[in-house]
Amino acid sequence: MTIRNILTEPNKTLRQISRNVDKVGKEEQKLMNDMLDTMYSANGIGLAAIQIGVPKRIIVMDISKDKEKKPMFFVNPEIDNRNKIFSVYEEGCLSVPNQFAEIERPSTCEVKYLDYNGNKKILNAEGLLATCIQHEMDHLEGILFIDYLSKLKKSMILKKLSKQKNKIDRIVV
Ligand code: GNR
Ligand code: NI
Repeated sequence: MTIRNILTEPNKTLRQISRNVDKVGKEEQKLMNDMLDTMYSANGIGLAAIQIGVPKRIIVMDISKDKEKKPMFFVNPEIDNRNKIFSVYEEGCLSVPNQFAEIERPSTCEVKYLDYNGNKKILNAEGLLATCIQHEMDHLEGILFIDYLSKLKKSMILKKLSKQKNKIDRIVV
C-alpha cells in the first residue's frame, strides 16, 4: 500500500496509449492497491494506471458517497452498447487539478472487464458510474476531458494549470 505521485497536465506520459494486461497477477494486484490508496488520498472517485505513470489498462473507482468504501477494479475494460442519449456532468480530473467543466457522454453503457481476481465481468453502468468509467477509459487512450472543450476553453485551463505549476515551483525553489 503506497501512495504514488499523480501526473498532471501538461505531461507526455498522460498522452500515451495503455497496453492490455496479459494476466491479473500479484504485480497487477499490488498496482491496483497502490492506485486505490492514491485515489482515496487525493479524494478522487476514479484513477487510471497511466495517471501514476504506468501504461497498463487498469482502472480503480469508488463512487460511493457514504463512509463505507466500495472499491471497483477494472482490467482490460471494453465498452459496448453506448446509449444514443447523452447526459451532462460537471467533470474534474486529478491530472487537471482544480479545473471543472460540463462534459456530455452517453448516459449508459455496458462494460466488459476482468476484476481484481482476473474473472470476466459485465457491468451495466448509468449515471455517475457511466460517466466515470468513460472518463477513466479515455485515460487509457491518452484522452483528457479538456480535449472535448473548445480551443478557447481548453487553452484557458492549460494557462491556469501552468500558473499553478509555476507557483509550486517557486515554493520548492
Ligand atoms: O475524482 C474525479 N471526479 C470525477 C468527477 C466527474 C467525472 C469524472 C471524475 S474522475 C475524477 C478522478 C480522475 O481524474 N480520474 O481519472
Ligand atoms: Ni481523470
